[in-house]
Amino acid sequence: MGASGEDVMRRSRAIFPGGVNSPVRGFGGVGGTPVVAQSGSGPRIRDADGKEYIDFVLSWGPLVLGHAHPMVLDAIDRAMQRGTTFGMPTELEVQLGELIRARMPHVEMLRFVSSGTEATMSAIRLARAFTGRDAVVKFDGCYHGHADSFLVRAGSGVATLGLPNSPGVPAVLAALTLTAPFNDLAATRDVVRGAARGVAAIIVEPLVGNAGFIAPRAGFLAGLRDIADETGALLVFDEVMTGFRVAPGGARDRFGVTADITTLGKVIGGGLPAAAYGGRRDIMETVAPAGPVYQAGTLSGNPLAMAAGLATLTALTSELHAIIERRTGALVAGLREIAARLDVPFTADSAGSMWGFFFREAPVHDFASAMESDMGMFRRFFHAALDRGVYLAPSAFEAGFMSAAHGDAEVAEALTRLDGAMRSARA
Ligand code: KE4
Repeated sequence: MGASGEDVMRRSRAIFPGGVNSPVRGFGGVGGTPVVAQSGSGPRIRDADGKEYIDFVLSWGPLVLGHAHPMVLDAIDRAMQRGTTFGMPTELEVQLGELIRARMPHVEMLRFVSSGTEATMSAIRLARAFTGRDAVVKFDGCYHGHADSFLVRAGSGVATLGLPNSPGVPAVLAALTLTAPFNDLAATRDVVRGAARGVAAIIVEPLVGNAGFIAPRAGFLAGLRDIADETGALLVFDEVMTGFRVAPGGARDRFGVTADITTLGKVIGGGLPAAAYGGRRDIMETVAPAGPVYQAGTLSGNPLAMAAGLATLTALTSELHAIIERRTGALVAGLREIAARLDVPFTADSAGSMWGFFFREAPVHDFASAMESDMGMFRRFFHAALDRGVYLAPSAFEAGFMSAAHGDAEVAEALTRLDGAMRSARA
């Protein structure tokens, strides 16, 4: 057994800002001390003090097969024996690219990068170059990584910590990021049409996972497609989180709307650093060295990450996706039943292997309504769940995830534990 969680966090606070390497891990939204991970296996994690949890965060989405899946570990090991990185073309990156395109045919051409932030940052640069316009439109509460242009009314950690759109972003740049409420087509149309020199891109999480879980209303995404077509803006679906989770082929598969550029991450790296941006060939062919839009990366297409992503997506067949989706629906239905029985104001929803909830009577359709949910109840519920061995996202402005490793037994066990947690938190 290594150092205790308390000892690790004491040392972490001395060397990392806030004791963490990413703000959402810091429990800022729920209080208390972060759980220090020691190991993970299937649906469970074990902390530095030996306590086990059923894990519904799964590293914020990548682990759709669960922790340490044998097929993924084996693929990484086989790739590792041949070397860890080359900075050269490899067949592995081609195989993963071809598999992504087979599942998402609208991604006609793509570029691998190493993080979701790199993918979305590059997508916006590409849209600005392709359209010759500077303004971009994003939605309140959506989070697209930490590139300057996105830290405007953003979700995830920015919302969790109530940061004022992050200092350090030049006002002249922030002014080029326009925002509208998610699910509000009229407001979006006004913002896009009102942009003096036109909008380069409308970027959206087609299903929001960074303001809590917020599904698009019927017609919203199709409406964004129409607005983009009417105004010459490009439509960018940020599928870093929803890709291969809300449906086997992502948002287009689930909602039938095609973006011009799609960004991916998390699942496609199978737990290792990999992300991508891609879409229409005429747009992607303007990316260097084919075209003038520059973007580069030392470890882009890293063979270990490619191997892990390839093993993950290969295992994630439509049949397996349907099984995970069914169990995710059972978890959410069980939570609704518990809340109703305990007379707790509660709304929950799921899509594929993503899910989420708010302590609020009425459904949540945008960031403003998400902000109206009972944060005190969320905090009490989070800690009561943690005490009972269930690891939920330590923020009301995040989504939950499921994996192939979460069987019916884990769902039933989690619901038993969460029943007690909600009873305790209600009091
Ligand atoms: P990364 O740079 O963290 O790989 O991806 C940024 C990103 C882009 N787009 C969407 C829709 C995302 O959800 C993310 C990252 N998600 C957060 C969780 N909400 C990652 C966790 C973290 O920030 O530590």
